[in-house]
Amino acid sequence: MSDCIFCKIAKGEIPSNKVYEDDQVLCFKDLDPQAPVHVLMIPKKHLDSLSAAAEEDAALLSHMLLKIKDVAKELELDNGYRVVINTGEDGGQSVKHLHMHLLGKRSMNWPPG
Ligand code: DGP
Repeated sequence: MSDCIFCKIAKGEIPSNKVYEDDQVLCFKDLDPQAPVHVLMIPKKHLDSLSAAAEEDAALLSHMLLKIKDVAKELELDNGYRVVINTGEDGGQSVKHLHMHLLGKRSMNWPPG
């Protein structure tokens, strides 16, 4: 996806504050943080959203969850954290490349806005 901002970040064409990277995913600080810790984890493979994921992406999705848990530990979110996947219009998704938000270092509300 040549016009996808997160694909460009994944390729290093747009700079980001990297927190974690491996061959499948990149984790970086959110531009507009909603908590003292707010990072995004993206797959390097372009998927428009969680809705676009297929059975063949099962290992990738599992990898993302396990790595975001490791990042939470690395960032010392020992008191808890929230992982969010905004999906589609009603889900509040603004960037059309699957991403997980990791938010921490403050108490979260429920229900979310
Ligand atoms: P969402 O609303 O779930 O699609 O979240 C998209 C997030 O991406 C939002 O919190 C702001 C962040 N964001 C958008 N553009 C950039 C960017 O160029 N760099 C970084 N670091 N974050 C971005």
